[in-house]
Amino acid sequence: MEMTMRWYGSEFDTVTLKQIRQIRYVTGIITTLYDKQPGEVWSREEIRALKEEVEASGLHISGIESVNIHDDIKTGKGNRDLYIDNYIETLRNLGEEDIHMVCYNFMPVFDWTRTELARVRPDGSTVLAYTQEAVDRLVPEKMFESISGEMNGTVMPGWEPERMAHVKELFEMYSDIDEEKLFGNLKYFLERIMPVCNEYDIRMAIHPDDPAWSVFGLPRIITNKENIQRMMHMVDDAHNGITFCSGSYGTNLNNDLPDMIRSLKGRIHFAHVRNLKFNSEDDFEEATHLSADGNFDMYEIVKALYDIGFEGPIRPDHGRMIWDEVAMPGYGLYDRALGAAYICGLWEAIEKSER
Ligand code: CS2
Ligand code: MN
Repeated sequence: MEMTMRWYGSEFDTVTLKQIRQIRYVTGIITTLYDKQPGEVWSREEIRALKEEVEASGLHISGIESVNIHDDIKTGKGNRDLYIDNYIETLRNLGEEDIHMVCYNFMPVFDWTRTELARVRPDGSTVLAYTQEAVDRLVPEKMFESISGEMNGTVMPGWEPERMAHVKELFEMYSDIDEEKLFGNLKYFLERIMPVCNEYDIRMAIHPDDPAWSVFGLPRIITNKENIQRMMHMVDDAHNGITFCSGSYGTNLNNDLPDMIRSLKGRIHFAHVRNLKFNSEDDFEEATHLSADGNFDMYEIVKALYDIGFEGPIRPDHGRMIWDEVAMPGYGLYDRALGAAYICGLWEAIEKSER
C-alpha cells in the first residue's frame, strides 16, 4: 500500500502540501480539479499544472478523487453520450499525464449524506454524524440548508452550492430511476470507458454509497458485497474496480468488512480507512481510527488488505476536528495525520509478524 492524503488544491484546502509532506507517513496525494463541474473536460495543461504543483512539494499524485459523473449519465438521459465522450477525453488526458487511478461515485443527487457536521463528543472534538430521525424530518431541498452553516466556509464535495440550488429538478430527473435502471446506466458508462482505461491502464474505483441505504427514496446500488460483485461481473475487466471505504460500507452493520475485502481481491484499487461509532442502528458518528473508539476492528480491516496483497493508495478518510482547527468538516490536518500514523503502525506490525 501507499499512504496518501486527500488534498483539494491550494485554492480550496485549508491544509497545505508542505504540512502534508511533514506528516512523513504520507507520500502520495489524492486530488482533483475541484472547480470542474461534472461533464467538463479536464485538459492536459490543467492536469499537468496540478501535477507540477504537487511534485514541487516533494510529493506526487497517486490518484484522482473524484472525476464526477454528470447526472445525465447516471439517469441515462439528455446528453449522456456527449458527457461520456468528455469523460473519456478526461481519462485520456489523465493517462497521458501518467495518472492511473480514478475514484468516482454513482450516487444520485447527493454524494455522502450526514445530518450533523460538528457533533460534539465528550472530549470536545467534533465529528460528522448521521441520524435517520433527522433525515425523516427534512425535505431534500432543505438538506443543504440544514448543514451549510457547519461547513466552516468551505465548499464540500458533492454539496456544491450550484448543484444544490437545483435539488428539486435533480429529484425530478431521478423520479423514474430505480436500482435496475441505475445498474443499467452504470453498465453503459463502464462499457464505454473501458477501452480508454485499458489503453492507459487506468484503474476505475467506484466509491460506495454513503450511507449504504436509500436516502429520500433515491436508489442506491453500491452498498454491499452482492451488489459490488454484480457490478464487477457485468463489466468483467480488472480496470472496473472499487474504492473500499470502510466508513461507507460500514454504515450497514450487516456488511462484514474484512470478508468483503478478501472477496474483492484484485479489484480494490483504492482504500479509505476510518472507523464509525454506532449509538443505535440509525444513529452513528465518525470516530477516531482507533478500534476501541468505534465499532470496527481496524486491525482486521488492515490485515485483510495486507492479506490480499493490496498495493494501491490508502488514505485515512474523514477525521475529527481537534485542537481548535478550522477546516472542511472531516478534512482537517491533525486527526487525519493521526489516522495515517495509526494505519501505518498497524501495517508495519502486520508485515513484521507475517515474516
Ligand atoms: C468521500 C466521498 O468525503 C467523503 O466521504 O469519501 O465524498 C468521495 O470522495 C466521493 O463519493 C467519491 O466520488
Ligand atoms: Mn470514503
